[in-house]
Amino acid sequence: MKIGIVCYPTFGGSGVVATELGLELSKRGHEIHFITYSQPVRLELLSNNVHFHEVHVPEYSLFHYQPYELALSSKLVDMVKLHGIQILHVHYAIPHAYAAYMAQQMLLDEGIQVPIVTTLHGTDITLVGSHPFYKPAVTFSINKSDAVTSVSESLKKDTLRLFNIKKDIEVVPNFIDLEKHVSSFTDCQRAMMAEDHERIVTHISNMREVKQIPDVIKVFYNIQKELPAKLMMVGEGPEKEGAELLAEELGISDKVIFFGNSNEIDRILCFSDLFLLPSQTESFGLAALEAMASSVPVISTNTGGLPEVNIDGYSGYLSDVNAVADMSANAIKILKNLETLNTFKANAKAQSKNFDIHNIVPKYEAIYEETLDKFLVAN
Ligand code: GMT
Repeated sequence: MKIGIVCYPTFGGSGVVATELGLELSKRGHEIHFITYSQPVRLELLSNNVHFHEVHVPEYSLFHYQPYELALSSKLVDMVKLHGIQILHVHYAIPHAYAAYMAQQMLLDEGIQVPIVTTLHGTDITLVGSHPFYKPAVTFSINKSDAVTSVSESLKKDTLRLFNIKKDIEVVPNFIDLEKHVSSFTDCQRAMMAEDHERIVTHISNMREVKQIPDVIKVFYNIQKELPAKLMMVGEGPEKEGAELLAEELGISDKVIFFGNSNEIDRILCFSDLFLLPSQTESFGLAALEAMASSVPVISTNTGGLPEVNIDGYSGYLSDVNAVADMSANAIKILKNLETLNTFKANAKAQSKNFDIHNIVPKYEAIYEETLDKFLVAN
């Protein structure tokens, strides 16, 4: 199949999922065309069947806002015609589903039929999409998609609660390539980060408000009072500076390492003992799954799709949002005793296997085939 994938090319989970999906589909013989405004960060190698087409938005001083949707839909039209793309898979409804629908209509006008699969990722529904300023356009473009998927049961429920959706939503959970997360302790260079007797606690995110970054620092503050530990803070975002200041105020700056954005997530997770994800909401929590795949147990909140990923008392623990004392106690429970830590590490790995890329990607292939069949009959 020739598949066009539209996504955000940044470090956010939706872009990562879209990229990993495209790469796996290409290994399975499909021709993949990524169409976005810059090369996705996890897309390192282009090949015969992995292509990247950049969307340019020419600056024009009259425009207060440059019209990305317009440029994207025009690019989609051109790429579908040039490469014979058979199906468009758009990740994140805003504005991708909307732009894809426009492209579909322009193509239909020329007798070319291309169905659209829209995958909802979370904030396109829970935080941004349901805002009254966007809601009519988001509702319209979800309803006009030929197939709609969501990354968790929880996100499906939220979508049905917040929007008037007439389409079936199929849950296809996010996935992980377990082969990429085979931790080999000797490769990790753990010694560069901490002493042997110190536990390594890690947080990875784009450090926006929704991630509750101050809680990461506060939980770690409580951990390091009980046992020797270091905190690895990975990612960039508006809450990072506040976190640096809070660490300083609490007198733990020497124990907190800020990495910025990293393409070496596997290496960082390889030497981590515990992952903190105290988010206010999380449709799935791909970062938690990546941690678990590297045998790192997870202390998270119990909101959104997190309970579908992290199993309380098994792969880690779940707490209410902002329940810092509870999260700290759970973290210490896991970290204090090596035997307990090793049990949780093994459980985390075992739980991650439920999201094996080889079991999930065929679900998308089946959706493409079914959607193509239905769409071509209907048109
Ligand atoms: O969480 C973020 O800040 C990034 C965001 C995105 O849109 O890329 O992540 C969302 O999609 C991920 C992939 O499906 C999910 O794992 C995240 O849970 C979800 N984030 C939220 O719901 C806050």
